[in-house]
Amino acid sequence: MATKYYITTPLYYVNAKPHIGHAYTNILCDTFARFHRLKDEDVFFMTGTDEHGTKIAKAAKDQGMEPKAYADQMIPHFESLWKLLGIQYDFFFRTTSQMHRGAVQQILKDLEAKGDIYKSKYVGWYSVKSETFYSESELVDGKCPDTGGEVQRIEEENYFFKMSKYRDWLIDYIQKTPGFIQPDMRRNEILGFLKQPLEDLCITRPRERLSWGIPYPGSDEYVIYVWFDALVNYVSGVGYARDAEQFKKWWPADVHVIGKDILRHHAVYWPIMLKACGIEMPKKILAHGWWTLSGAKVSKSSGNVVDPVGLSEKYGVDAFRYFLLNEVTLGLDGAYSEDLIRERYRTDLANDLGNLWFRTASMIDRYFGGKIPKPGPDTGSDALLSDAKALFSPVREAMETYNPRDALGLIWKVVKRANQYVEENKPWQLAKQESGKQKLADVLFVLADTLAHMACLLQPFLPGTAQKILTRLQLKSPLAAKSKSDFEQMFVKNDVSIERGDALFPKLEDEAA
Ligand code: ME8
Repeated sequence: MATKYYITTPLYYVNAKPHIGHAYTNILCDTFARFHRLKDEDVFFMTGTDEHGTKIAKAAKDQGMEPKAYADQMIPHFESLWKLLGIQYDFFFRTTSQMHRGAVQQILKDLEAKGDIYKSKYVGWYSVKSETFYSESELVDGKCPDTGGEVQRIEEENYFFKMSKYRDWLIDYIQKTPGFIQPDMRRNEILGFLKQPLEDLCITRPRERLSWGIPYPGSDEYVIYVWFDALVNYVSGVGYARDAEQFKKWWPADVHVIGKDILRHHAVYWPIMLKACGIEMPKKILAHGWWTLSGAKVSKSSGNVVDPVGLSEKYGVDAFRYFLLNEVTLGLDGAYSEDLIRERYRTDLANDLGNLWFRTASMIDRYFGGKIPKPGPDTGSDALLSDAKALFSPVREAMETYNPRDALGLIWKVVKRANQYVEENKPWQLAKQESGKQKLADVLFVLADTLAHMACLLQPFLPGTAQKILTRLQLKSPLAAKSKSDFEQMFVKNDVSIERGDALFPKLEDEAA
């Protein structure tokens, strides 16, 4: 039976259109999902939207709409962006779906039966921006510590979940499970947070103040707190309390990819909710950093959004994907600027990869009538091709440890090396001498096969470009190399006619002479 791989994104609030930050998370997940599909694993990739709570109720009200109707008309913005960016998800989850409501209510009933829920007065502060409760001591200058936004003082009867009871268990679990929270700095942040006493979680809102939520089971007076509802998606999306067989197949999730802004919800609330219900832990919580603009987090509520649609249309989806995946090490923040995208486009993409394709295909056209030449017996031990073939294990290792930037760095070393190889071997001079004919054939065969190997590795990152290279070389696409020895085979075949095609990364319109 094929190994399964279940990967999730956060569920995004529908109060505004998605921006570069949301695009980043989904591009990361899509890259990992594609990588695992190419390994022939059974992949389930889930993304979706978070549609309840004060923030959405308010956004709908501002538009003079009912919350559900408001959410419905926001969905196409997400779906169309994911389509544009080539995000191949398997399921789009909405927290307003009927199947989800059942799972959330079931979890609450289970917790009640376990004695982990009680009713009490809540006194504290609530931030609508982050939809999170804070104690007085957590506020920073009287504002929300996570978003800097306004907080409201709340004093009301509510239901509580006994999180405090599980604090010691969680500390122990995190300490004993390396890699549960990645990167380490985020793991340390959570362990630091858990040094303080852990407060119980207020999990309801009185209906008279907020009616837009999942009803609390057996009560007309309360709706469930939006985060408690939303986190449950990760199990309800794969059949919890609905389809035992599906749930058994996919759970535990292999990775929940999130931004560092929602680390506490995922690394404290969620594991404790699961533990209390007797459900297995997800294998990993992977928190990436923030894209910033002029030093501030790109955020819809700050209004400094960077539009992924415009950038993808201007530079191409693959260039946008490449920029996001390559610019920062996963986990760290990245300062966004369009100049940086342009720089990457001109150098890595157009000059290195695009040029390598163009010169190789042009020379095969010119010297061999567009057919891949027959290599001599020594081609198999060629140093460039050996470097290319040696990438299988390190690229795999980088991807399995969630370091897409390292994987791209390794691939680009060989792409650059291949361009040097052209300079060193000077095919144009070989073509002038009769004695250079075989060497010329060898060099062009090696370049074509190196490109095929690079395209094979690049499929998860730059799906469109990789597919172009593979189909132009008359190879099948997708091209899966399941093992090291598969990858060490020659991919291209001599005598096959290739198609040079247009430039992979054409000169930018505003730079064309
Ligand atoms: O928090 N840089 O939804 P949300 C990088 N509904 N990533 C960013 C980013 C930035 N500047 N801004 C946003 C919620 N993101 C909840 C989640 S999950 C059960 C519920 C990405 O719409 C990043 O993944 O505010 C971050 O965690 C997420 O969007 C927050 O999306």
